[in-house]
Amino acid sequence: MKKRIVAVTCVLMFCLGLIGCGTERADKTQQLIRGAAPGYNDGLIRVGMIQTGKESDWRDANTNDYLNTFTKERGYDLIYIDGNSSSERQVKAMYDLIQQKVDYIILQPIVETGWEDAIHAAKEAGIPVIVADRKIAVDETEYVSWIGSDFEEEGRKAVTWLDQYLTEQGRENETIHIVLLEGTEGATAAIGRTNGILHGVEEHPNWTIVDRGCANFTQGEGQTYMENLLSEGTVKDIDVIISENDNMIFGAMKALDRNGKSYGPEGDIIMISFDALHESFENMMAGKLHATVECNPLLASTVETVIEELEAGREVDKIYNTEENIYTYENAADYIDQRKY
Ligand code: GZL
Repeated sequence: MKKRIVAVTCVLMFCLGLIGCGTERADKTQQLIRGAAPGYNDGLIRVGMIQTGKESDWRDANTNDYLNTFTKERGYDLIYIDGNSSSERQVKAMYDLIQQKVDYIILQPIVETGWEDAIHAAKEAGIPVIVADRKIAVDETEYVSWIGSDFEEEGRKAVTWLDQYLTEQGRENETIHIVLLEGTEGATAAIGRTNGILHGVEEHPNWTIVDRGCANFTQGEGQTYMENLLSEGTVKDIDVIISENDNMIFGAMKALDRNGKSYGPEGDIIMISFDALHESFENMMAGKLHATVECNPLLASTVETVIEELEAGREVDKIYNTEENIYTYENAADYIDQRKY
C-alpha cells in the first residue's frame, strides 16, 4: 500500500503543482489516492478478514457481527476468507490478501503458532494487521492490536462458581470427579480456560480430573468424546463436566441422554460451559445446565474503532479486552431476553 501511495502522490503533486504538502493536503491527496489508484476507484477501505471457520455457534455470531459491520454502505470493501478450520489455509489467506494490497487485515487465528513469516510479510507490505479473538505467538510489534477475552480469567470464573456451588450443597470436602472437555489444541481460548481451570483444581485437593480431552469446540466431537468415555466404562464417577464451550456440552448432553445419565441442577452431574449462547440460557432454564461463562463474540465494533483511529492517523492501544460475566440456572431467566447471540 505504501508504494502505491508514494507513486500516486508524486504524480498527483506534480500535476497539481504542489510544492511540499501539509497534513491537510496529504490527507486530501490520500483521499484522492483511494479514489484514484487503479482498481480502487470507489473510495472504500479494503479490509481483508481471515476467520477460523464455522466450528461453533459462537463463531457464527462472531462472523455475522463482522459481515454486518464492514459493509459497503458503511465505507468498506470486506474480503472475507473462511479458514475452514485449517491453519494452513489461514496462512495462505494472509499472503493472498497481501498480494491484493488490502488496506487492513483482520486475523482471527485458529491457533497461536505458525504466524511469524506471514505476519512479518504483512508488516513489510505496510498493511496493518488487527488480531482478534485468539492470539498469535509473535512479537507484539508485528501487529497493531489484539482484541479479545481474558480466557484464563474465564476459567477462574468457572472454578470460583463451582467452589461456591459445592459449598452451598455441603459438598466442600467431598471428593469431586471432574471431566474436562477441551477446545482446539493450541487455541488461546482453550489454553487460557484450561490454565484457569487446572489452577483451580490444584487449589482444591478434594477435586480430581478423572478424564480430559479435546473436542475442538464442536458439538459433534463433544458428543463423540462423551459417548466413548461412557462406553469405555473406565470412569466410574462423574460429578462435574466442564466444557470449554457451549457446543461441546450440548453434544455431551446428547451422549448422557443416550446413556441414561442424569445431569443439570435437577440431576446428578454438575454441568458448566463457556460462551453464554442464547441456547445455553434455554438449557439452564430447562434444568440441564448449571452455568456458562460469557465470552463475547461481538468484536467487530472495537475492530472498526481501531481502523477508524488508524485512518485518522491516531495511536491505538495494543490490547482491548472485552467485558464478560458468568450466568447460572438461577439468573438465566432474568437475562435471556437481553442476549444478542
Ligand atoms: C473464544 C473463541 C472460541 C469459543 C468457541 O474467544 O475463540 O472459539 O469459545 C469458538 O465457541 O469456537
